[in-house]
Amino acid sequence: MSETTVTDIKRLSTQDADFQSKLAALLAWDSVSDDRVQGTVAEIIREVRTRGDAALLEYTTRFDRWTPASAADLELPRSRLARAWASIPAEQRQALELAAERIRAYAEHQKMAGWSYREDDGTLLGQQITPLDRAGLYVPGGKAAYPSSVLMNAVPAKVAGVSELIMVVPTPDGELNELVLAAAHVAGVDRAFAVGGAQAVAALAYGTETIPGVDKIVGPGNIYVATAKRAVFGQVGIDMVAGPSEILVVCDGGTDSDWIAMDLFSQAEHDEDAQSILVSWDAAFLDRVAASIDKLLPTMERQEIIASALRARGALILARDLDDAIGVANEIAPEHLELSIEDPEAIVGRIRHAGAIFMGRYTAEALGDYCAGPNHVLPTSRTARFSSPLGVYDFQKRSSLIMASRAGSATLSRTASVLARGEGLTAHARSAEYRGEEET
Ligand code: HSO
Ligand code: ZN
Repeated sequence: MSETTVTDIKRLSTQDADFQSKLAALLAWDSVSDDRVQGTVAEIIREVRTRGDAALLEYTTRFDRWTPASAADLELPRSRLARAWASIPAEQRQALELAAERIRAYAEHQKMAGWSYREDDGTLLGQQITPLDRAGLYVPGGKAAYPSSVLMNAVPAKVAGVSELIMVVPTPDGELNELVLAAAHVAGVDRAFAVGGAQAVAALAYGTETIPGVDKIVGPGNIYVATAKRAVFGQVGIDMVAGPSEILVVCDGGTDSDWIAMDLFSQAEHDEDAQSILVSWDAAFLDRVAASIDKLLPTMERQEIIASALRARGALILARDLDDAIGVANEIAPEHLELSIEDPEAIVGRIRHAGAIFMGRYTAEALGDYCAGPNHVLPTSRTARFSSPLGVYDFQKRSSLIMASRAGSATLSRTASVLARGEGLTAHARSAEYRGEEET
């Protein structure tokens, strides 16, 4: 077993004179893709948009190294998803089913409902909610092909009432991931296609002869996929452009240091750019966690990835006290925040920015990643300051409702007319006034 030690994980203290700049350097993450990637992606989009299936087939040959006999062969029929479902071990089927059920139950609570109210003069105002007609779900291939992410993206879409949910998944060397297809089956994906990369995003955005265009594209992907999503935004909606995964653990020192070390590992093992940070006001506890890290790391299957992530972007931060730690948490605005403390309920209200908050010593982030119920698609790279977890509301939209009564129209037309004339828009003014005059 190779001896990788991470004793050199950064140690910071909020009392350091240069703490703010050290923290800023630790959090810095540049998600902007370079000109070369942008150029390549722009060309792929142009080709798929103008040449449709023909371009899609060429790119599949070039990037995924297999050649479908025809574009129709790109589709993975429902029977293929059902076959994948039947082929996996019963234990995995049960786990996927239970996870899907729990994600669905949670999502049901999120469903936005319409509302309306009537004013005294009879005018009705309200909001009507409708689901998107079609959504596209991008599922990455390779090392980030997570069946759990299929559930997390697909289930809220179906709960929202999206009529057609279309999944695309790259198929490197023609190889399919049975667990991903099984998850698609249990989550209720309507159609699936074996295409990936920027070409799949372009196909979903503009439609080809074979792949239907959608209204919104969700799901994670590599830099080409992320750049393509950014590029087609406007033509279609997108969920977010996710950065590397992060965890911030706030611990009072009363949790087993092995548990906390493993929680830090659980994000670090996602990739070398992942970020794992621990904040505590118990200096001896930080030392114990550092020792646990060194003890446990050699036992980890992904120890190289974990070690790289912890070295590059990990940190153990000494705070003054709980208040100070809360301040750090709000500043970091982490994707995942574990409050591994005695009474999390007493202070959770003071957390203002976090994608998901895991409360108490028994709530490992991993539970939320798979099956607790809340979504694991969360705002990364400090975007929890202004955005929220993926949910049913990402697949619903709102229409405003206005129904003026005859009397209400007369009243409103006076205000509208004054403002319209102030803006020099006479047609607006007169259009409102016509109705108002009818009343008199
Ligand atoms: N922690 C990841 C989600 C995930 N974990 C998938 C395991 N599989 C981002 O929230
Ligand atoms: Zn995870």
